[in-house]
Parts: sequence; structure tokens; C-alpha cells
Amino acid sequence: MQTNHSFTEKTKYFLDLEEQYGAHNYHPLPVVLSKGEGVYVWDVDDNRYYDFLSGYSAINQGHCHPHIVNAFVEQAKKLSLTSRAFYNDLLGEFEKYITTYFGYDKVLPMNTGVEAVETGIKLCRRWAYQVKGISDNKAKIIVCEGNFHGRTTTVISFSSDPSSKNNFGPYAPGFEAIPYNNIEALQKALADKNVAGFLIEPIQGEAGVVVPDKGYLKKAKELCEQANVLFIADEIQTGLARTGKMLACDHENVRPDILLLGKALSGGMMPISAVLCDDEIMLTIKPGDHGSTYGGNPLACKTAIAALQVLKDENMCANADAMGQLFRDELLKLNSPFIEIIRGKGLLNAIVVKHKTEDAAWELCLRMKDNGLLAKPTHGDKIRFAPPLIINREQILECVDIINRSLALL
Ligand code: IF1
Repeated sequence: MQTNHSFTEKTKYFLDLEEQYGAHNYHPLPVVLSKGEGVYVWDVDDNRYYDFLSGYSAINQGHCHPHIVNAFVEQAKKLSLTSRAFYNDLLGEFEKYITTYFGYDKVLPMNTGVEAVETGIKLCRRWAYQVKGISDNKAKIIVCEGNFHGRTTTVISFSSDPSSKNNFGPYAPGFEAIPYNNIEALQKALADKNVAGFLIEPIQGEAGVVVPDKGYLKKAKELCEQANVLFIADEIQTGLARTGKMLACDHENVRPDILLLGKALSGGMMPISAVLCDDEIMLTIKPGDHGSTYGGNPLACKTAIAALQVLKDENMCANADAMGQLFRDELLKLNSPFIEIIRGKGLLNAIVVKHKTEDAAWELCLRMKDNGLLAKPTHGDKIRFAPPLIINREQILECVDIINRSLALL
């Protein structure tokens, strides 16, 4: 692996700052970014790169999308935060816009994705006790092995990833993990009358873009309905046109009982998340039962409306679907001995790298960086490829060529 001395002075300066003064909770690729526009980012030495991570799918609309930036800047100069102690002239507009957009009675606005997950868990438990009639403190939520739903102590309690979970105990009770993409395991778990919800990623992102079998989501939703259990879809990474439909659940016409959104809900401007569900669930939370300082702030509301609008105005679902198919087809044509698996949906894709050396995926990412494309390994041998959804055919073909030339260097 490269050490700091092989970088320009400018790059080295910034790497050293973070080494010295920042927590070491990440191991970033050694590139220092200072500008972003559309599918591109530039480093401090003015080298241009294709961004194939898109801020972990928070920048679906492309870096610094002008319509979203303008909405953000205009509102930032006017009124950014009121707290929920008072009303403001944007929260209601946003609530009407997003509930109409996705077809739910109500929305509870939060900030980060994991706050939406935590809020979904609290709503599910409230519904369990006040509507389903489960005994107090007995509600169980089924989750899937290989999940990633965020990093709070409750959420890592049901993680199966040692690095996210180990030495952060004691863990929160009330969760049971079953194998992903396994209908029989779900059927068995739903026999427990204390089960209140099933929390699932329609495609597992961090696990390396694991796409379940066709029909799995639909069958799982049916089983949950039969068992009077809430189907909670974590679309924080898969939602907002990333997989070629507005929601990944749309590929199987599944309507989640609780829908969790985040990341690209702001187009990468600021943390914005949202929980959508119908009145039977949402109205179990009464004034004072839940909230957050910034949840539903006017700046977030204005920004989110713009971020959602451009997804539709610029047909990003259709483009993600077409460009994703092109990307997978062209990668397949490379017929590389170092690519074991290519998988994904829309523009959420990943490869599994097959190579004798342990850190081949990392080395490949370093080579792609040198050739003008930024991507990052996940869980060792997988590399996620998730560019902004505005990428065009010519750019996809250029990126496949970059990947091909980088593979040759392995
Ligand atoms: C990290 C990747 C991981 C998410 C899903 C909730 C959240 C996330 C499906 C929480 C967040 C981010 C977090 C970031 C790496 C990245 C990630 F898959 F997107 F690449 F970890 F799996 N549900 N995913 O993917 O949202 O609180 O972060 O806003 O923590 O390293 P958040």
C-alpha cells in the first residue's frame, strides 16, 4: 500500500492533518477532494475523477446540482431553523409534497439515515403495543443477517458485522436475525406472536450489493400481512431512483408499511431523512413522544423538495436503469479473470474481485484512482460502483475502459 511520501505536497498536507487531528474511524482512499460537479470531483491538485461512490448514494442527482444548490442557498439566507416548538412555512409544504410523492398518509422528518431507522423501530414498537396488542416490552423485530442500517448502539445490536458491533455492548434486546433472501426462515420467525416488524434492505448495500431472488420481497410482504407484522423497508441507500425505480420495492410492486428514506433526499447538501407510513402507525406517536432539534427544519424541507423534484424532472429512474444495464453488460464483455461476480440493479452495482493477493480490491481502487475513477472496496473483496444517476452512455463507456485498464495492472 502507498505511504504518504508518494503524494504531492498539497495532498500530503491534508492527509497529515487528518492523521494528526481526526479520529481514525475510516481508512479513506488517499485522494483529497476540493470540488464536485455532476459526475465529477476534482482533487487539490486539480486532477479530475469520476465519482463512483456518490457519497454512499447520497449524491444521486450529481454533485452540486444547480437546482438543489439554488433552493438551499435561497432558503439558507431566509430561515434555516425554527425548531418544532413553532410552525414554519415550509414543513407543511414538504410534508404534503413527500407524502403525495410516495403515497402515504404522513411523514416524520429526521436528519440522518440511522435516525430514520431508529424512528421506524420506535413507531413499530408503539404500533405493536397500542394497535396489535403485544404485551409491553415484548415486541420483536426481525432483521436480516448481513444487514447495515447505521451505527447507533441499538442498530449495531442487530448487526452481523463484527467491526460495527464488537466491543460496543451491552446490546439492545428485541431483535432476531434470519438469513437474507430466505422465505422459509422468515415464515418460521413470523410464527412468534410477539413479532411486530420485519426490517429489511430491498438490496443489501454494505454486504456488497446483494440482490435477493425475484419474488422474495413480494412473498415476504405477503407473509408479513398474513402475520399482521409491519414490513419496514430501509430504502436509505436503494431508494430515490438508485436501482432504476423510485424505490427498490417498486421492482416487485411492494408497498412498505413503514418507508425509510435518507441520503439522496437532500442530493448531498445536508443530512435529511424521513419516515413515511399511514395514520394507524404514525398516530401512535403523540406530541412530545419523539423529535429532534433539526428534524423538519425549513432549510431541509426546501432542499428535499428540490432534490425530489429533479429526480422526476430529469428522468433519473429511467437513466439509472438503462445506464446500469449498459455498465453491467460492458463489464461482462471485459471477461476479466479478476472479476468473479458482477451484480446489481440500476446504478447500484458491485464486483467481487478474484485475485491471489489479499488486498487486490484495494490495489484495484488505487489503480482506478490513478486512472481517474474513484470507488472503494466494501468488506474486503467487493467494490461497489454507484455513480450519480445523471451519468450518460459516453461516460459509462469511458469508465468501463478505465476499469479495464486498471484491471490489467493487477
Ligand atoms: C458508514 C453504504 C454503509 C445505509 C442503510 C441506513 C444507513 C446507511 C441501508 C444509515 C448508511 C453509509 C454509512 C457509512 C457507509 C455507508 C454504507 F452501504 F452506504 F456504503 F455503511 F453500509 N441504512 N450507509 O446504507 O444512514 O446514518 O449514515 O445517514 O457508516 O460508514 P446514516
